[in-house]
Amino acid sequence: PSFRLLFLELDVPKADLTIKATGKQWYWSYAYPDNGKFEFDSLMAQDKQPRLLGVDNEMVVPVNKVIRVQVTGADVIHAFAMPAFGVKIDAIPGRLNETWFKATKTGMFYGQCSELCGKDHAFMPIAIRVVNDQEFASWVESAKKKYASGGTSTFASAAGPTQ
Ligand SMILES: [Cu+2]
Repeated sequence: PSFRLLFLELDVPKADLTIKATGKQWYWSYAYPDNGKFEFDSLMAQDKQPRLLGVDNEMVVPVNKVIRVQVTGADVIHAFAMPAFGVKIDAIPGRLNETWFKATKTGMFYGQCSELCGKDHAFMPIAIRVVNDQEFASWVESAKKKYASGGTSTFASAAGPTQ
């Protein structure tokens, strides 16, 4: 019986929104191709709770929408895992994998890299903030400006949590 569910899980429904998540040593970058193509880096924040899960820039998505996540890696293999949504998929350099989720309530949801990827494997969390439609629209407007120059500096992560 599980085959039916496994099949349905891999069958991506018509998406309301696509976000591309790229795993890097040791942080994630999120691109919003449907919302002006801005992209930003999401680095673990040491001054935020929950410990090891908070980031500087969260992936923000609207509630009750089908979010298609394209997942890839930029250097070595990582994996994008978000337990609350039942999502776990490899992030492989040179390959664009696809998964999806639909959050049915607002709030913060956390996941972690799930493929051993080097020194700071444990320190590249995934933080998703689910908001209502208006909040999402206003976040997009500010994000377009804030991230207009593309990804933010990546060097902050090089020193990592051992800094
Ligand atoms: Cu990783």
